Amino acid sequence: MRFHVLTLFPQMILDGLNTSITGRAIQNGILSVDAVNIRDFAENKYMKVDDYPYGGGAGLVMQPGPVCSAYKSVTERIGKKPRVVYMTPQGYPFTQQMAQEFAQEEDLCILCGHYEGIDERALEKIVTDYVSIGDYVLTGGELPAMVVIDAVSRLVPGVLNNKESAETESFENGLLEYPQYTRPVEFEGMRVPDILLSGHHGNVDAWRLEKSVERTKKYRPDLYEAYVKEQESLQDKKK
Ligand code: 6GU
Repeated sequence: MRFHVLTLFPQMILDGLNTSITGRAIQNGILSVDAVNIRDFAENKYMKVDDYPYGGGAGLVMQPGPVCSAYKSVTERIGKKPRVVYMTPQGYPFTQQMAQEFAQEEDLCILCGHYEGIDERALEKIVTDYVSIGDYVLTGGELPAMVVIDAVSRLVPGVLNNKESAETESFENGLLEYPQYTRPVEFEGMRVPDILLSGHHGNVDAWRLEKSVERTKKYRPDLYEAYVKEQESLQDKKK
């Protein structure tokens, strides 16, 4: 899969992703990340790509020309028009389901804004998906773009090895992950729960489900409610 990131800070994207699991996948040729510097498409000799907002107000707005030219450089190079995900706190909340959907694409373009955002006309022309990573404000779209690329990449076949894939289960049943333990069996007076040492897989699975439900109820009452409803409707179908 190929990611094309339109940004004013390409080094941030490249430094962030050329490490760890995504870095290994890039080395192996399973992923590629090209970071296109929007400033390279500035339309003046000062390389300025932003200006004051019409109607007044604080901050600067990124101009439409350089953003659209940067996108055009991608479409002309790859010979098609990929989906364009705009990272913005005004977008749909990013979910595992969206990550699954994006992972089906061969090419994905991600647009990062800065300052007070991007001129609406550029967005109307090129953006297909508006995505936020949560209810807080960041200085720019680069960290959110890396979040999306990381979540999508681990779903691309070959990016995770078998050991790492085991961890994929987590969110899949709609519950938070259960607690994990490894050696030693006793650490500073704290023991690993006996049930995990019992070798009884049925009991281990039941214990893990119980802990998952307990955690989900405490930390994510919204997910817990959905889980309970789902269980009830499964029960109804049995009757
Ligand atoms: Cl996608 N961008 C910015 N600048 N801030 C955010 C965000 C995105 N998602 C949450 N906060």
